[in-house]
Amino acid sequence: MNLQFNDEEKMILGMVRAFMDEEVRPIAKALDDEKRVPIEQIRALQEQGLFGLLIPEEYGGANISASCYSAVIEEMSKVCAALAIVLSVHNSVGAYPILLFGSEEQKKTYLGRLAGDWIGAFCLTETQSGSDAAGLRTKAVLDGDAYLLDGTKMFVTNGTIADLFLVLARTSESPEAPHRGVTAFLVEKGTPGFRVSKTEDKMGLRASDTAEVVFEECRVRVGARLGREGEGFKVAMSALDNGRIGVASQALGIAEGAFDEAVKYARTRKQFGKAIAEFQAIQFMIADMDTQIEAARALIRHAAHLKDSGRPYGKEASMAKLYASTMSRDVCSKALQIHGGYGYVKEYPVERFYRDQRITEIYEGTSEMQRHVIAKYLLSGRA
Ligand code: COS
Repeated sequence: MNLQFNDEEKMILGMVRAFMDEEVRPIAKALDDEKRVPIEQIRALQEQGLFGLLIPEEYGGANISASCYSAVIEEMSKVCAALAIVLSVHNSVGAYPILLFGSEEQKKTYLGRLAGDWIGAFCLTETQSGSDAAGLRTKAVLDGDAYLLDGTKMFVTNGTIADLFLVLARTSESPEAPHRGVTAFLVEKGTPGFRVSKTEDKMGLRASDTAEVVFEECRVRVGARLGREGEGFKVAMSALDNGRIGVASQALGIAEGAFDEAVKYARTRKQFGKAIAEFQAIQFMIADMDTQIEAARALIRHAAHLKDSGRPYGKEASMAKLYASTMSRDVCSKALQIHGGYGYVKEYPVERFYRDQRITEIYEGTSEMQRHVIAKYLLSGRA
């Protein structure tokens, strides 16, 4: 599977694999139990350049292919999906939109920092607007040389640890086409009027922070607007196209982590005088799981390949996310089933994989929204 990667990419993948094995695997359970963000490990990954994966070299990044990026998220998620999402959100919906829509000044100012020791976050969702992203109510009103932002964003991954927030806000009411009144802004941590108001207690990914953030007359200079006024929805949608490759890769990695545990368990667990791996009931489950994993990987690599070739990939990213996240639920469930009662207790990692997988069907667009996107491409003749 490594064949399509160049030497530098192979080196990055090898480094990620070793890091996850040596530095994260031994503490993954404790991080989850204690709901602890692995900040030391995040800093170590930053030092190794992992936070600049999609950033061009001229801004200090590694500029690896989307295929290799996907493989990095996959490798990380096999061990700790919570740490993987910190990196995925930072790279794909934090930094990447600046590359697509940023002015030269914004790129120079922020991409170098994001490839260094800054962490990025993405603020789209609000209490009343999730799937209906264009329904957001956070306001940005022009006031001299700045915009005043007012509103609350929720479910912000990296909310408590991020240095830079990509924020979508409404600059004009346009009842006919609400998405045309949305504008994107870059807000630095510490800007007066910006604060984190709470963090969520989640079912899974407990070692990644998910926060609610509030903007109260938060003054953001005009130069911190990302793209043109009214272009924010496009910024968000193209960020999510990219993000969906990341989430699909995360779902894939979680499934592989659960699968590896299931195979290991099936080989050693004895019932009726022999290893349960010798029973056809278990063998069929294992065969199905591996087939599903390979199918998901092919869809993800296809979407990534399109992106690497500079071709449209939104539909394929949605397909990859839809299939990989659904597949991951099924594979994690079978892995738990193979473990029997031991799968239901926290002693074995499969219980964590099962919980962590669930959000991949929800965030960065629910499975229902992925189907909507896929159908829209097909029916509009754009496919
Ligand atoms: N890239 C760039 N622009 C895009 C785009 C994409 N992938 N998808 C849509 N757009 C643009 C369209 O070109 C259109 O712009 P114009 O009116 O200027 O032509 C605009 O966005 C609206 O597009 P469309 O009519 O296709 O949007 P819909 O309202 O039918 O669908 C969905 C919007 C549902 C797809 C969108 O709201 C969505 O993805 N929702 C899920 C949001 C989400 O993932 N939430 C989780 C938050 S992150 S944890």
